[in-house]
Amino acid sequence: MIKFALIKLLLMDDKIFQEKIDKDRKIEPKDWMPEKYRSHLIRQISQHAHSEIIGMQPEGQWISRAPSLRSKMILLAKVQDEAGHGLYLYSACETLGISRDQLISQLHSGAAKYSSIFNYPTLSWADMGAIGWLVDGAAIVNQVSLQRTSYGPYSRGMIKICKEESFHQRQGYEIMAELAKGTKEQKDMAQDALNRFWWPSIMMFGPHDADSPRSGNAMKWKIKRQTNDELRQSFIDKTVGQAEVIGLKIPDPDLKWNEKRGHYDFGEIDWEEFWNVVNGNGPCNKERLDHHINAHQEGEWVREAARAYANKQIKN
Ligand code: FAQ
Repeated sequence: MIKFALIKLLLMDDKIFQEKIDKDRKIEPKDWMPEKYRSHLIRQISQHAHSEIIGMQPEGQWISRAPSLRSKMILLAKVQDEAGHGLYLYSACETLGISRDQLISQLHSGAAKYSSIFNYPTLSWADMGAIGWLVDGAAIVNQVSLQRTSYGPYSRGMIKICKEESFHQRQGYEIMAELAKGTKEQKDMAQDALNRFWWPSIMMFGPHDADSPRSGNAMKWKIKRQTNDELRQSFIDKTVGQAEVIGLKIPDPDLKWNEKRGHYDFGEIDWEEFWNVVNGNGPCNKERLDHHINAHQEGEWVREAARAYANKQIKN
């Protein structure tokens, strides 16, 4: 009897929750939410946070090799912004009842993922341009949509993050534009970076909708407001013209404007490469994770000192 009453109550809660979502009301940390909604958010937000933090590595490697003081300052500021984004996102995730330590240990054990794009190497200065232009460009398309996500703290975090990402996109495009109008070697370097980063950038949006197991619940609960394919298409439509303006060629022979659809058609993505990278076998997966694990271990004394200081403050 009690069991039935409890099930009935839970179903009622579920119904009220979905009605709230359907009315576009935000869900806040202390509101009732289904356990699956909570765990879905912890997975997505934590993976997003890990991406921001691991994403500092490919660009961080070029801070000491930037070609001018101006470009060094800008890159330094950008990488620092990504750290900030990671911190907002970890904080948003902690409001769902999981600790920072648990989140980091999920990253280190491989239980939590981070974006596939950060497992590719950065081989030249032009890669800083390609990352800002394409990777931040793709991230903005995804994150502008996430500003309207149903979970309040995630949505508010996205608003601040998007403001900074649009600056990042422009700094990357500026690097590419400068190289593209430079010497032949510089233009070739920019084209080579575009060739290497184009396909991994469009993979960032995840598998096609038909192969995306998480999309059903994500759309129902308005965690995602647009599907993987819709966002990928929007990114491609925006970016093709930008490449044309600076005289670079997108490395896709099947890329063609489709008058009827009002969108660009594009070639087939190499999903085998995508899943290989997602499953830990990309060119830099091991290097990225090892670097994070080492930095985390080396930072233990800082966390210990911060805890001791906080405890002392509480006692006083
Ligand atoms: N990489 O069913 P779906 C940035 C996984 S931020 C790795 O479609 P979902 C800023 C997915 O987790 C970039 N794994 O999943 C920056 C799932 O596995 P799971 C990060 C991927 O969640 C710039 C499985 O495949 N942005 O770049 C990827 O509905 C420069 C099935 O996929 C975000 O995280 C992938 N690309 O859709 C920083 C945005 N795609 O978890 C530094 C928030 C899919 O079940 C420098 N996240 N998977 O084991 C999202 O919008 C979504 O989570 C998607 C995936 C779209 C990434």
